[in-house]
Amino acid sequence: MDFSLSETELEVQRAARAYAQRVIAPRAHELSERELFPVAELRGLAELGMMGVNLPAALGGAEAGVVAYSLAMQEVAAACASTAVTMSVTNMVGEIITKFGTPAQAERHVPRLCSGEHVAGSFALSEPEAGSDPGGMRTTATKTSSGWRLDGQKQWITSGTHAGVFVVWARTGEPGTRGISCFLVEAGAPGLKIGKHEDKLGLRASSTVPLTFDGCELPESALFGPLGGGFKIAMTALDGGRIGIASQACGIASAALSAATEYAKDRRAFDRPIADFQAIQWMLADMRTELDAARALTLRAAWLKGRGQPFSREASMAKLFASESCNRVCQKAVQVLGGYGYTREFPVERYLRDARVTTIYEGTSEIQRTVIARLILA
Ligand code: COS
Repeated sequence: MDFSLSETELEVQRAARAYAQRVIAPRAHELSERELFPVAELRGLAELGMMGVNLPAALGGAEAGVVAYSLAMQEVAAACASTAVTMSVTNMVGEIITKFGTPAQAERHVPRLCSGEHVAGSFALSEPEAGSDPGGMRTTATKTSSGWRLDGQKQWITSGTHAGVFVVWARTGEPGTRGISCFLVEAGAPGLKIGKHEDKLGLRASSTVPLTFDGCELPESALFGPLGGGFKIAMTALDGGRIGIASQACGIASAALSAATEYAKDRRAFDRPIADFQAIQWMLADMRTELDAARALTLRAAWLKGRGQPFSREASMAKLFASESCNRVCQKAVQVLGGYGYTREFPVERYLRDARVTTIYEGTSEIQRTVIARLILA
């Protein structure tokens, strides 16, 4: 068994770490406090190839593989989890357009996503009453003489205010998962309304909005993938997306561990650094052990995906463990910092708030357990 990283993977990790620490980390607090969408930071990441890490060079991607993508996500998330979620969803959108789109669809959108011309891409699956059960969606796509008309609502759409392209799922046929198709909708499409952004606990520099499609007219060419085949595209995309969120959780946990370690060495009580106390040492030891286990699960899922092997169960296990353990690690980091950890003066309260959503989006922990159990029992 070989745990070493390739030269390309190391290079991507180094480039992501350098940019994240030099440019993104110093602004993360302000971005979060003022709820500023990190446009300049995302464009900078695009210039480094981070918006298409696993995409072909012919379409503007870095073609560096899935492990490299996970490593880059971890570095960006350690600096700013809001920037990282935008990066994750944009990479996911680029990947599914590359995988399921026609050559014309891929050539139109993927280079723009990779270059930062589209500062983000959005994934519009969830609805106000269909999150864990996307097969229950109500948005409809009706055939017209010139193409398609979309009507309905989507909810929790990451980067919706800034996306250049949206992948949108809608019902074109029978109830259930087989009557769903997928469409590419460009920003500014007539009949697409972007709602008010959500006032969230964490990830305050990422935009999360509802979308309304009110007689949104689309050309014939907007249909993406086979008619009635949309649900499987969504499931395939989410398998990969879960590696992105697991990586994000690892990044947040690693930042929390670093902050707690630094503080424990500096802060003195009873005439010695608090790092001398076993109570603190055991917390740091548990945090590091959980983080390494989360990274191992995440990189295994990324490695399998990169080799073209089945990885649904491993991606769900990585997402489940990395997100749950990230929350435990961030809770402990706040505990190590005591009262200071509870204030905006130190970043650990932001890490804790940003960590919270990782057990919810791209499939709750309960959904991950369902996926894992089904694949064990299959
Ligand atoms: N990859 C490819 N195809 C898949 C798949 C996967 N990972 N998982 C399921 N499918 C296919 C199935 O094979 C089935 O195909 P057929 O129609 O040919 O039989 C079809 O999709 C329907 O699958 P299933 O019957 O298992 O669908 P369910 O409605 O029971 O849903 C879960 C399964 C719960 C796994 C799914 O709804 C899910 O992942 N929900 C969470 C969604 C989510 O993450 N939401 C957050 C959105 S991002 S904020």
